[in-house]
Amino acid sequence: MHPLAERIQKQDMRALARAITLIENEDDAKLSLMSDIFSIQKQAHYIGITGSPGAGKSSLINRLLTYLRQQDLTVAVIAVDPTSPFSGGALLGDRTRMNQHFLDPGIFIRSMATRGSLGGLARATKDSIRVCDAYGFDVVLVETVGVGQSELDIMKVVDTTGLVLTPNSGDVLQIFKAGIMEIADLFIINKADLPGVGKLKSTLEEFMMIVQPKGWEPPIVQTVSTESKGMSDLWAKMEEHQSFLYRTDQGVEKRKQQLKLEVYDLIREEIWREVKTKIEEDDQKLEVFRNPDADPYQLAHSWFQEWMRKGGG
Ligand SMILES: Nc1nc2c(ncn2[C@@H]2O[C@H](COP(=O)(O)OP(=O)(O)OP(=O)(O)O)[C@@H](O)[C@H]2O)c(=O)[nH]1
Ligand SMILES: [Mg+2]
Repeated sequence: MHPLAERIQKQDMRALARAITLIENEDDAKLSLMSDIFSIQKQAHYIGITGSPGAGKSSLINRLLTYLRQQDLTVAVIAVDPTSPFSGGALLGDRTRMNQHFLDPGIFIRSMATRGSLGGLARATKDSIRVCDAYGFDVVLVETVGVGQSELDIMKVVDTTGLVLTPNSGDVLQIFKAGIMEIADLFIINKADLPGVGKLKSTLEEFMMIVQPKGWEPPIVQTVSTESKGMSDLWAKMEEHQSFLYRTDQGVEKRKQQLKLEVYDLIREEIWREVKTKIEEDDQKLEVFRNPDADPYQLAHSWFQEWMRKGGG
């Protein structure tokens, strides 16, 4: 077994942090590590928290953390910052907000910021979730700002997705357009201390009348993160959703889908790595990039065909 995997299994937190760094750097050693990690995965509840910037995701996670620790549950938090290491702002905010938890051994907090190539950030986040699971956390919480494909990708591996909305912000329309409403297993109306809760609630109810979810109907939960209000209700609904998944075919179906997507993802990654290496080895071919009129479709197609003809090697 990979030495890091072995140490993670023994709940060595430094090994956990090292493993995630390895994953972020897309180190080649990652592949053997991840295979071992898969074999020691446990039964953590994977929860995604998504929503517009400033909706209160970090505040919510912070309060939920406190609540879960009171229930004697151990928790890993992965905060995804798609805006690269340069922004820093959100990250710093999260740090201070979550600071109080840093000394608790039942908690692990990590921000992901990957320069990443194809699907880099999503891949790294998904792998990190697995690593936290292998370590043995009861709950893995993932915070992402609900924009972009890579975040939708991340949400495909979690069991329960909570979508954080705020009254009077107009973010529902944005989120609806981005196709994010559909992935919510739970609507969380945060900042419920502000006016407009009733209106937002009826908008969500109208939405559900239109889409008519089968089996699981996403409940609407109200929270005030700044006052720790609504945490036990929120957790109850999250647990309810998890037991729904275990109880019904939908859970099995979801896991099958997740496995399939994961395999597709990895195939795509592997092919890309191979093709890219081949292209970059061939200086002559790269010359075509000097021609501003080159047809990218044609080039991509012919390079791929050639790679296939050579038996993919
Ligand atoms: N009134 C009110 N303000 C809140 C509540 N929850 C969070 N806030 C405030 O909203 C602001 C943004 O909170 P964050 O937790 O950083 O939001 P976020 O969604 O994590 O933001 P990003 O990570 O930047 O996308 C902060 O100033 C919080 O104090 C709430 O329930 N009520
Ligand atoms: Mg945040």
